[in-house]
Amino acid sequence: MGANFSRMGSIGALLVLSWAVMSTAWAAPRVLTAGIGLNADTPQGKAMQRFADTVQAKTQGRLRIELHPSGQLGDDMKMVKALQAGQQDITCPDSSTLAPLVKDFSAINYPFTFLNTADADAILDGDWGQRVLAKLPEQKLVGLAFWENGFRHLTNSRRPIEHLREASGVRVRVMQNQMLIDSFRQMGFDAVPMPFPKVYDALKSKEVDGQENPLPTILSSRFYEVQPYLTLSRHVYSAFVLLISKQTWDSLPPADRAILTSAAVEARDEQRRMNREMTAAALDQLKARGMKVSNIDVQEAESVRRQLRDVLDHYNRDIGEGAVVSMYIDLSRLRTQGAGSSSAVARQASK
Ligand code: KDG
Repeated sequence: MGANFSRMGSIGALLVLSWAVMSTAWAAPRVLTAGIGLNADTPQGKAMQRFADTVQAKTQGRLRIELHPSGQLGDDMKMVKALQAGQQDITCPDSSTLAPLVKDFSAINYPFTFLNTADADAILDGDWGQRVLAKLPEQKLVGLAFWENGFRHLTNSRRPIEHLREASGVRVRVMQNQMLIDSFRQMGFDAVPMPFPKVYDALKSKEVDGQENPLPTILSSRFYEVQPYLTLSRHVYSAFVLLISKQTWDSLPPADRAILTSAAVEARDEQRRMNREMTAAALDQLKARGMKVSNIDVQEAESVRRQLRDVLDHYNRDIGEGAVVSMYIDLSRLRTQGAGSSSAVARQASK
C-alpha cells in the first residue's frame, strides 16, 4: 500500500513539474511597442530591428519588440509623450526633441560644434552625454544609448545656395527645437518648425522652400524628388536617443534591463557604422537622382558661429554655463589630443 502511495506521489510531482515547465515554455511573450520616424530600410530602422532581434534572443523570447517605422505611431514629440504616459514602450527621436524636457540636449545640435563623428561619439558616450541621459528618468524616460542621425545638410527648391548668408527669405523647415529655430532665423532663414512626417508634402506643395537633414534621410525620404538643390553645409551634428518608457523599465526584472542596455549599445555601434557607410554612398546617389550640389567653405562655418554668438550665449545661460562649458572643455581637450584644437571651440571654452 505504502509503495503505491509513494509511486502515485512521485507521478503527481512529475506531472506538476512538467506542467510548470511547459507553462513557462509556452508563456506568451511580453510585447513592447517601438515607433520611429524614419523608414525600416534606414540605419535607424535596421538597427532598431537588430536591437529587437537581440533582445528577443537573449530573453529566450520572453520579450518581443514590435517595430512601427515611418512615423506610423506619430512624430518624435508625440511618441516621446506616449512613452512618458506609458502608452508606448520604445522610440528613438532626434535629441533636439528632448530639449523641452532636459535643456542640455540642445547643446548637441549647436551649429558647427562637432567637427567629426569621433568627437561626437566621445562626448555623447563619455561623461557629458551620460550625465545628460541621467536626467531623463525624472521625465519618465530612460535613455539607453545615443545613436547617430548625422551631420545635417541643407536642401531647397529655389536656387543653389553657395553661402548661408544668401539664405535671406528662404523658408526652411526645421525641427521643433527653439534653439534651432532661433539659430536659423539669425542666419537669415525664414525658419518653419514642423514635425518630420509632414516635411515631404510641405516641400512638394512649396509650403516651405527647403529643409535640412543628414544625407541618408534626404535619400531614404526621397526629398531629392522635390528638392533640386543640395548645399553640403554640415551645419549641425544630430544624434538619436534610444528611449524606453520609465513605466516599462520599472516593470522589468534587472536581468531584462541589463539585456536591453547591452543590446542598445551593440545596436548603436552597428547603427553608426551603417549610417556612416550610407552617408559615404548617398552623395553620388543624390547626384544621380538630379540634385545640384554646392559646398560651403570652412571659413564660413567660423563666421556663422560668430553670427550666432548671442543666440548660443542665451542658450548657454539657459542650460547653465557649467553644463555646456564642460562639453566644450571635453571637446577642446579631445582636439588638443587629436588634430589640434578648433579656434571657435577653444574660444567658447575660454568664456
Ligand atoms: O525618428 C527620427 C526622425 O523623426 C528624425 O529623422 C528626426 O532628423 C529628424 C527631423 O528632421 O525631424
